[in-house]
Formats: sequence, structure tokens, C-alpha cells
Amino acid sequence: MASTLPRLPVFEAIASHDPRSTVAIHSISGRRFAYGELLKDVAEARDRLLMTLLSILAMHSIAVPLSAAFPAPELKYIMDHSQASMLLSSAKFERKAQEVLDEALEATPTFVKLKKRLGGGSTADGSVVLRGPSDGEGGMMLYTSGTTNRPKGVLLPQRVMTAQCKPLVKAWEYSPGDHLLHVLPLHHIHGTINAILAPLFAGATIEFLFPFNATAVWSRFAAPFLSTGNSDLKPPTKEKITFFTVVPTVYNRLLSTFPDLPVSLQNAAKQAISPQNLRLSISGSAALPTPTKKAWTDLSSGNVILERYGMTEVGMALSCGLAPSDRVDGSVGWPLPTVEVRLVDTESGEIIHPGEEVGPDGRERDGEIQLRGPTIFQEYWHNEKAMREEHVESEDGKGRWFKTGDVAVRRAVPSAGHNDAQRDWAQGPMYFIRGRKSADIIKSGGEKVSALEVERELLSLPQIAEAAVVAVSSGKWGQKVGAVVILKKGMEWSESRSGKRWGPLDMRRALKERIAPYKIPQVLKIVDEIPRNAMGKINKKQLVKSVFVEEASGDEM
Ligand code: MLC
Repeated sequence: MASTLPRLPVFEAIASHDPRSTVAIHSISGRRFAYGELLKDVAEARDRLLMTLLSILAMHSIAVPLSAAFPAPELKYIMDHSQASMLLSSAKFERKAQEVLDEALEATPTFVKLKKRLGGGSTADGSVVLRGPSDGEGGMMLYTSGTTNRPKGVLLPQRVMTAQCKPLVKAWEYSPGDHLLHVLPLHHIHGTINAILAPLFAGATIEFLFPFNATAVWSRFAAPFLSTGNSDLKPPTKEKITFFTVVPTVYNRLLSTFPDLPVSLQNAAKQAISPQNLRLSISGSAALPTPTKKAWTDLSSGNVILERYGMTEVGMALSCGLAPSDRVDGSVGWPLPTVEVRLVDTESGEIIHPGEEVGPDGRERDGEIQLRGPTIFQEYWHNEKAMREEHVESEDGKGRWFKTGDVAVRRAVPSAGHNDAQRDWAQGPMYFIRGRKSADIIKSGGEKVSALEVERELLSLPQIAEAAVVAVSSGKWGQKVGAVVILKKGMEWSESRSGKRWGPLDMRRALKERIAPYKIPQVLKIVDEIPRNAMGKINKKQLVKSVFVEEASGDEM
């Protein structure tokens, strides 16, 4: 008997692809799943992550992907705040799921253990019928840190997810011939919308190789290009990788691991990442340092990394173009199709209209990026205050603007924007990100960290009297989380296992059970005084300069 699924755009897209073509591969084992199997598995609400996400959409429900790397109290916060009614986990993460359930949650969710699927089932089509409305209440909710001290739930209805995917398929020319190597976590927009849903719309193959490990990625890239004599180095899958989208830290890790690979692997890997084979390497979620970009271009004999700009709340907003001359150093490109962008002068509050990019003093004007259009999220879950604060009404009656908090300039680049195939969006002045409006947002390894959230956790430790958390620049991580603290009198020696004054190791140990690993300060300075202005506020920019003098250039490339 035929099963039924709602006629959501993503299901229509999946049904339109060749049923025998591969949709997903588990890289280590080589297990494969075909497009033709996918809808049946979704219809039967079966296991596996990809199918789970789609099954949840099919039920018009909201998926809240969680990271198993988070300690249980952080997951409890997300479960409670999102009012999740079910907790789903594969056998691998069952213990973590149990820890979360043991956390005295506000409501008791149903626990669902997911079974493992082996792939290779029948791809005969016609057994799933798409029926009913093409929209639904379902979607995805992602948790993201902001300037407030607890992460916010960003609600992306299914229609917004679809709207976020379509421009990417077009701008990056995702196609059934693409084979994407997926190494990113699945609780972020980068790993889900860009690297799962958009390829699904296009009929591409997604190969999962998580968690990220530089040597495993190099071996996988190289596999199709190794001579048969090296079969011990070969992963089970042999198609060449054509599409790779990661954060700058991943490129840095790959580049620093490369010299340690055996020469045969190096040669094959170089061939694999050359522009003839790896069609597109993308970087995002944090600024790509120019030395990293250059090193990748050199190693790959000409593969220029494409940068784009996005955010959990909006998906991707800006992107460089596919022509190598449209991947301009330091630029995140042009507004993607359907995305409306404006810059609002950070000093005067005026809109910087086209042609007004340079001020009367001859200097470029910095503006906050504000966005609207079908790709923008619906709401911060149960947080009206943040919704009000982070939007601004429009004067033209065409809908409010979302304030990204990111600052950019717009600049004409004469050598770029001439690709006829992408003329409808990749032309005109380009955007260059200058930084964040708030010093309280730190981007480390592509993860967003709220300084206030980390300060709150530090202040909850019995040893700490005052704390300021700042961004310390780092070649490897982009930014590192840095903490400046004053210890409570008489607590300098307490609970220190090293026999020394309470210090960084004790801090790490104490925070490990409470917050995600990437939020734990990587550098800690204990001081006697943290300078404050007359209002009692800390000037964080000055504080970083005065306290982290050596670290600022510690691991630069
Ligand atoms: C791990 N560590 C981090 C960290 N990740 N520290 C700072 N920042 C991070 N992001 C810590 C670990 O706890 C560990 O500490 C030490 O660093 C080394 O860990 P590792 O195991 O070597 O790191 P790894 O797990 O390999 O992680 C590195 C990484 C990962 C780059 C692969 O951070 C990653 O996948 N980042 C991508 C995040 C992402 O997808 N962002 C997109 C957000 S969406 P110790 O003490 O144990 O040694 C978005 C919108 C958009 O921003 O536009 O895309």
C-alpha cells in the first residue's frame, strides 16, 4: 500500500530526483542510501539523522537538533526552554540522553531510541504519495548565543528553511553531480541548511564523516586518486569529492596536518582538491584569514575559497560568486537572490544608500547589516523582548528589518561582478565585514559564544569575585575565549588540585560539567583589579589590549 507524505517542497524535490542516485553515505562504513529509499523511510518515520529531520518535518513538528558534546545541564536548558515533547537518540548517544532525562526536566519528554539503518533497500518509486498542502507548521529550532546571557531558540518554519535553500542551489549551482563531504556538527545552520537541505533540493550526494578529523578528511579526499598499491589508506568510498563547506578553523587544521601525511597521500590529496576535482570549497561562520585562503589556493593549484556571510536567524545572506574573480579577498560578496540588505551607519543611524558609501571626510562608512525577506527566521522562541530589540520597523511599509549586529562596508571592486551567468545577483559593490557591534559576541572555531553567559558561569564559581570575558585574537581559532578574573579573598588556594594558587586548570575542571567545551575560556588571567569607567562599565577592547598582550599574536599564522 502506498504511504503518504505532505507535499512539502523538499519532498517534491526528493521525489523528482533519480531514485537510484545516492543521497547519503556513511563515510567510515561505506553504507549508502538512495534517493528512492529516502521518502519511504521518512514515511515510516524511521531512524537515522537525515531521515529523522525529514520525518519530523513530515509530522508538521519542530526539530531541535542537540549536540552530544554539550554537558547535560546545557541540554536540559534547551529541552526545557523549547518545551520539547520527545527526546530522540541513536544507541551511540543513549547514555547522554539518559543523563539529560535524569536532570529533573520541567516536563517529561517521551524517549525514542533510534534504530540503525543499513541502506541499500529497494529504490522502486511510486510507493510514496505526496499529498495535501505544501506548507505546514513544522520546522527547525536552533539555539544560538547572543548578547543576552542564555542561548535563544531561533524558530525556522519549514517555509523559511525552503526559502533559505533555494538561493544556495542557484548561487552555488548545486547539482545531482555534486558529492559533498560533510564534517560539520548538525545543530547549526551551516551543517543543516547549507550542507544537507540545499543539496537535497538539488539531488546531490552527502557523505557524512563526523566528527572532524584532519587525517581522515585528507584520506577521504585522496581515496579516488591513490594508486591501488595504497589500498590500506583507502576509505571504502571512492567517488571524488566535489563540494566542501566548512569553517576557517577546519581549513587551518587541514593545512597544518598536510605536511605530516605520507608523500603518496599528499600527491593524491593535492589532486583531489584542485579546481578540476573539488568544484567548490566554501568557508563561513567566521572570517577567513587571508594567509589561510592563500595557502589553500597554493596547495590546491588554484582553488580559491568562496566566502559567504550568514547567521542562524537568517540562513545565508551574502555570498561571493562562482567565478574565481568573484571570490574577492576579505569580501563576503553580494546579497543572495531574494535577500534584501541595507547598511545603517553605526554613528549617524542613517541608511547608507547606494553611492553614499564614502563619508564627507573621505572615509568609508561602517554600517550595521540589516536584512529582510523570506529567508529571515520567524521568532525567538518565547522571547518577545529580544524580538523587539533585534528588529526595526521599516519606513516603506514592506516589513520590519532584522538587525544582525554585524558591521560592514560596501565597496566597488572593478575586477569582480562580470560573470554573465550570475548577473542577476553577483554584481555591483561588494560587502566586506568589519566586525561585530557588540564586544560581547565571540566567534571561536566558527562557534558563537556569549561573553555574558560565560561570565555568569564564572561568577557562579565560589573562587571568583569579578569576571570579564573577552575575545582574544587567534590564528587557529579566529578568536579565543579569554577571561580576566579577580579571586575572592581567602579563596586563592581553595579546591586547587595542583597545590598551587587556584588557576586555569581548576577553572576548566569546574566548568566542564556545566557549559559546552568551546565556551570554556582557553586563556585565563587572574588580576587584582579590572578597570571600569564612571558608569561601572568595563571597556573590553582596552582590557584585551592591556591584559592579553602576548596571546594576541600567540598562534597567528
Ligand atoms: C573545540 N574546542 C574549541 C572549539 N571546539 N575551542 C574553541 N572553539 C571551538 N569551536 C576545544 C575543545 O574543547 C578542546 O579542548 C580543544 O578545543 C581541542 O578540541 P578538538 O577536539 O581538537 O576540536 P574539534 O572538536 O576538532 O573542533 C574543532 C572544529 C569545531 C573546528 C572542528 O569547533 C567545529 O566543528 N566547528 C564548527 C562549528 C560550526 O558548525 N559553526 C557554524 C555555526 S552557524 P580541550 O580542553 O579538551 O583540549 C553560523 C552561521 C553561518 O555561524 O554563517 O554559518
